[in-house]
Amino acid sequence: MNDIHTMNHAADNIRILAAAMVEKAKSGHPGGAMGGADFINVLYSEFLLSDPDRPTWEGRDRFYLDPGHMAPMLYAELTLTGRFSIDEIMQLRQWGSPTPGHPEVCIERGIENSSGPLGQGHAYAVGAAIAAKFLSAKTGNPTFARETIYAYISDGGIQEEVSLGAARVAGTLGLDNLVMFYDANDIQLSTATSVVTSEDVAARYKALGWQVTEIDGNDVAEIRRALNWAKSVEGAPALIIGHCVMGKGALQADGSSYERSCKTHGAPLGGDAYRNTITHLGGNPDDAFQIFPDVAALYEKRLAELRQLAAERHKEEDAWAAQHPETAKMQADWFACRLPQLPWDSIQQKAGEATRNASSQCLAMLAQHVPNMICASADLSNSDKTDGFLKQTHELQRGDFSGAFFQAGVSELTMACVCIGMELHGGVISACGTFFVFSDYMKPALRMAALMELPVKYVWSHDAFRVGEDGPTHEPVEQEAQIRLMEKLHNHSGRPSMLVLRPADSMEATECWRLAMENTTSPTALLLSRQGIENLPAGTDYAGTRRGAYVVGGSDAQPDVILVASGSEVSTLCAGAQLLRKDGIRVRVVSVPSEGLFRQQDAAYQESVVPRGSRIFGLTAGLPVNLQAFLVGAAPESRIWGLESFGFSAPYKVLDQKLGFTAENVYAQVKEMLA
Ligand SMILES: Cc1ncc(C[n+]2csc(CCOP(=O)(O)OP(=O)(O)O)c2C)c(N)n1
Ligand SMILES: [Mg+2]
Repeated sequence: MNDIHTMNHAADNIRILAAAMVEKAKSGHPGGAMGGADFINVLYSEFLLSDPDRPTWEGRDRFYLDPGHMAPMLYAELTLTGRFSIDEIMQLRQWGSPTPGHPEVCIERGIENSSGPLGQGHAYAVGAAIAAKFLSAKTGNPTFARETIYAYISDGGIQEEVSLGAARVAGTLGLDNLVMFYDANDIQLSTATSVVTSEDVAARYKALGWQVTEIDGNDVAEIRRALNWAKSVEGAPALIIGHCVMGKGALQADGSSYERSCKTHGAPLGGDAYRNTITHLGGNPDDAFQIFPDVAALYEKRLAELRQLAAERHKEEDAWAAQHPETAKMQADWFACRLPQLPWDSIQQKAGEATRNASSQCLAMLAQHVPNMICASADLSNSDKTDGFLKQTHELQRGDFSGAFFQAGVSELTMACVCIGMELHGGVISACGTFFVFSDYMKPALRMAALMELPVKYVWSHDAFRVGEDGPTHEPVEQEAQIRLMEKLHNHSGRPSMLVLRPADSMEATECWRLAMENTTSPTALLLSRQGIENLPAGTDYAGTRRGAYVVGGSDAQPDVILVASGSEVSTLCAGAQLLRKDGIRVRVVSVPSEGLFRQQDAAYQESVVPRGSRIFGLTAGLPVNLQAFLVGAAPESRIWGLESFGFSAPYKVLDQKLGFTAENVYAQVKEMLA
């Protein structure tokens, strides 16, 4: 066991480095980092198991930071473990540095998740804990049962509503591989926590099925004891409430205590306060970026221990792999995002189906052929039709993770965060379903999945006002425009941050699911109809789907007008085209499952589908802006018919009539346009 003096010295070293980084950057958050230093030091020097020579080792323990503003704490710790250099942490918050203001996922450097939006980070840990249990059940590889998933949460994360959902899921599923540390320092950004909450947090977590202990979060011996206890808990997740001191060890310019002050939350200590603090902690204010020799030795020793511990685990893994070569190969494929050959052509799509049902057929095939896929639904599986997947498997349950369906309950944001966590863990493909209108509840997580380039699949049914009788609360209008903005936003790899697909019929739905599965570098959204849709005309080559937009079968050469839409509006256009043809008008119909994808095609292809100067008529059940880009370079009389108000409660066929989504209106609009 490491001696307490060295351990406290190491924690002070972390405090010094954190304060120094923020001071040098002239911005950042020293207070929380200084308070959490003792916990993170004990965790990394005595508990968290990784392989120093193989950072991406599948069986490593994982640490998910929720309060990303405590980045300096994590960077300081990872400097002690050798994943960052002093030079790099001196570049905190600077252009091009690996030490951005809030941590960004980089497994190689030991950063398991991007964090910043409070609450989400610890919810990812719940997903990762599920992934570990699932992989253990699916592979039998003993390594996954030995993993511990650690989460670090602060007052802000506890206050965020997602913490309720995450805790409910973890408690219900009995995730005893999950250990969470709550840095309860009674201080937040602008107030003491007592101003905004009087909650008994321990009681909440106990009520949700967790085991809870409370400790002095700055006491090495208590932290150590609590971590040992937490790891021994069976059948439930463990919460350690650590009462920490904000700005632990900080002094003001006049030498008085600077602890427990909101002012240290988000600003450099500054001037003499900084100098006094560093001196008080045993550092040199003129040369603060140092690792103390005894601390370096502590982490040298840990490095050697880790090498040995990891080697033992690898030996166990190798023995398992030798006995189960097929499963071991499969596991390697899963972590490398390699899919097996999938029998897409075997999927029998019925004509005239709703695309949510078509999606269900695809999910049924995937459930049978993609053993590392977990599908979730926020209590709508029989409506969003993710039950196609569920029917081929069973639900994940406390003590039994051999199924592959995650019943998330009515908590869309929690579900979306848990899916992120599964993807971050690695080895698992995640999909989740709900009504499209409730994607609004998921947006904060979509953004993070997009930023982290995680290929979560979103299955959003009831894609337009044709939800009908349920009325305007349930009818998405602006959602498609919102989500398609993510196709315009590029990720740091230079690609669209999300792929958004809205299939025009059941056959196109299969192609969209195929694209979703092939996409391993960004999230994919599938926007699916509630109502049945007439199939596209005979002769349609659905291979065009992968180009984002394509000319559907039966279109006329040298068209007088090009009709453009996505989803079920394409079939309305096809019906309108029939009426127009009776008047001798030559019509081309273009299906645009993804404009984002279409814009990635070469100019010649784009020109071949919608030649410049064409007369365009677009039809969208969302805001007209969905198709506005097709008016650029088009003939001036071109127009778009969309929906510019909330929907209404009525049978959907009545709504189609009232809102102008009929073949007759397409005919009337185009005639007027061509006149
Ligand atoms: C979703 C979200 N809302 C608001 C913020 C801005 N913010 C950053 S830290 C913070 C307060 C955090 O208090 P606490 O978690 O107790 O951290 P401490 O002050 O103890 O470091 C706030 C409001 C955020 N990062 N995420
Ligand atoms: Mg706090």
